Amino acid sequence: MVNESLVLKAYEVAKERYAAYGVDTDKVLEQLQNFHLSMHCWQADDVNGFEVQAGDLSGGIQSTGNYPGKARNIDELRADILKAKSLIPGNHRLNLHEIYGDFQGQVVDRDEVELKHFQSWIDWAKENDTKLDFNSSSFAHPKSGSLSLSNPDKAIRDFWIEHTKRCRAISEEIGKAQNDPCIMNLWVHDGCKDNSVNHYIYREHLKNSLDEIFATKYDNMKDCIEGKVFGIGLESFTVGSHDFYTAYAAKNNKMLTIDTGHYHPTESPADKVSAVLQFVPELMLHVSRPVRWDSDHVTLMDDPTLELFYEIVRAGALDRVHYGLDFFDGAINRLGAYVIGSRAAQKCMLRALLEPAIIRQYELEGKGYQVMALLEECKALPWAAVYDMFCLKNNVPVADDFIACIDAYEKEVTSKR
Ligand code: RNT
Ligand code: ZN
Repeated sequence: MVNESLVLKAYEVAKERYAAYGVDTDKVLEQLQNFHLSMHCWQADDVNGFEVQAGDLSGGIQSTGNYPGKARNIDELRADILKAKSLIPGNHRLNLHEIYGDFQGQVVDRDEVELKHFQSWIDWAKENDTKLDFNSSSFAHPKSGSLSLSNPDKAIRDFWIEHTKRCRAISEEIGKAQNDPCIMNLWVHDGCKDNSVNHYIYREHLKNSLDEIFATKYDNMKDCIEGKVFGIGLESFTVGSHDFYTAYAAKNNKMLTIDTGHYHPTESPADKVSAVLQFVPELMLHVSRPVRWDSDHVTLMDDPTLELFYEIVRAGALDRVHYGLDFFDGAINRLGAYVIGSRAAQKCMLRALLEPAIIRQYELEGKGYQVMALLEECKALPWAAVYDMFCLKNNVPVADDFIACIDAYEKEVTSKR
């Protein structure tokens, strides 16, 4: 167990070190308290959901690994999420997919979903002081195929338009109930496995479907749209590419979702922040970790993720970004994955908040090597002492003390599933 007085002592030293650079760590701790992740419900069960008629995961995404103990029903999933939340400092939102409705053993097709299927989630969220976000679900369904909202077959298109409209209406009610906008993400897997020649037509369909879906204006939900470079089994062409959605979002004043796994391997998602925020109102993040492809590995405090959060803070865009997570690793203890990934995203944000403003000033003054020197120093300033203090203040295990809690939960709960 990490000794509490050691955490306090280290924090005092860190506070002084940062103060020398004009950074007020107490203020940063407050900022971090107001930083809310939107935890994705789908890490707990490998994107299965609770549809009675659920088939295998398809639609360009895949979860790998067979670690025992995944949540098999809504009660187990809720218990796992609450356990994860108890090990992550701060208060965080929960991001639901439509397939996680409380269907009560009934077959409810995607074009039949209603608010009542999410009422128990709304009640649960209220009881647990958690705000909800939402996602329409186009994947893993007999009508998914490789094209949904962009399908040339009008009947299929209409099916998914109806689904997505219903999801927006549900999001609106969630937003009303929680007195805070519910953010609904729209990602469809549409694409082609092999060389194809009707790209213009598919994209025209997608555009028209979106226009129809977004025709209803709501006050308590916000839409965000997520592009992608390719999906598994849909490697050759993606209808909803980054360009497509960036243009759509800019033209229609929609939020854009940046999923860190959805770009070419050497392309920087972080560099998009200051570019697209000139033209779109807000951003949603899907923080993930691509390893060679959009593999959705657990988020770590690695360079690309750090860079992403630095870019947000440097752009002064803290309140224009929403912080969703989107990894799903079934190869390790899923609770461990939640806790490590969430804490890693927080640490990235913390380090960005701790960056001395003087560096930006130096750059404007043309002080090149001084900028470089400070950026180097920042890497080793005692930010970890500030994070430990944050955990202590929030009454959650400091440092790797959470391992014992997860192991105990595994022994008592998940291993018995
Ligand atoms: C898929 C997208 C999408 C999904 C979730 C489950 O490539 O990233 O956001 O991961 O909606
Ligand atoms: Zn995503």
